[in-house]
Amino acid sequence: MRVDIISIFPEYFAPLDVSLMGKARERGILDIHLHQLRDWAHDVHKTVDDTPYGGGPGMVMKPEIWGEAVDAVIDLGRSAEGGEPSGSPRMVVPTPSGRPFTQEVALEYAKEPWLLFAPARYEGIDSRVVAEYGTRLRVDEVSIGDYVLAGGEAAVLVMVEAVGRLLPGVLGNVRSVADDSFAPGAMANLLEGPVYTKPPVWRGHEVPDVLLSGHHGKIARWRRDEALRRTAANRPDLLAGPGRDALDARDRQV
Ligand code: 6GU
Repeated sequence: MRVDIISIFPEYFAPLDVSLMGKARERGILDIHLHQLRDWAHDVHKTVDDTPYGGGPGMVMKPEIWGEAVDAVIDLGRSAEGGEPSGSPRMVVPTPSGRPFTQEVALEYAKEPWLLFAPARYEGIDSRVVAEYGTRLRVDEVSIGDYVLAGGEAAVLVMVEAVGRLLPGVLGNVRSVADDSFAPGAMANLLEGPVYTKPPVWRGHEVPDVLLSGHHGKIARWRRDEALRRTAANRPDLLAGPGRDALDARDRQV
């Protein structure tokens, strides 16, 4: 997958060199290209923002700079060595006003050959940029949660990691994706339960006996019950919605 990120803080993305994402990049599974938005600024001060029409606090990012940057980055991607990817990227604009970024969206993005992230600072990007590219590309405005960040960069880090770990060959154990909290399947809508490793007793706390029993059926049932309990305690909303249909007769007693 090719990922382009245009930002006034490309150095913000240094963590993508580390750990799982770093390995995925080394192996060529994730091909990340960072771009400094100010490279497309017009004046000596490299200005990228201006005051908002209609008044109000803060500054708005200028449409011309973003337009030239996005056009250039798309051209770069299309002429990249290997000819891949061809076509157009899926453009992702992080904003607290966007639709929620969920595991479902991460799975959707993981199927794309090319993503282009446009994180903003200040009060956001002039809205005509999304309008313009919406006529040429698939453009999503997405939010990673109900809180406000100082800029979209941290949201891009979150999304690249959520998508990157889903790419084939990135996780050693493919089953760990299937068992994720929020993954579709038998455990859909349930949070993952508690996990344990050696020693069997630590500071007086014992590992639950069932996990040492070797009885796979009982272990699976116990894990599901714990997942249900944790979901009821931490995210009752997940059990109230349509996901309730996925619960079996034993689940309803937990
Ligand atoms: Cl995507 N951007 C910003 N600036 N704040 C956010 C967000 C995104 N998602 C939640 N809060």
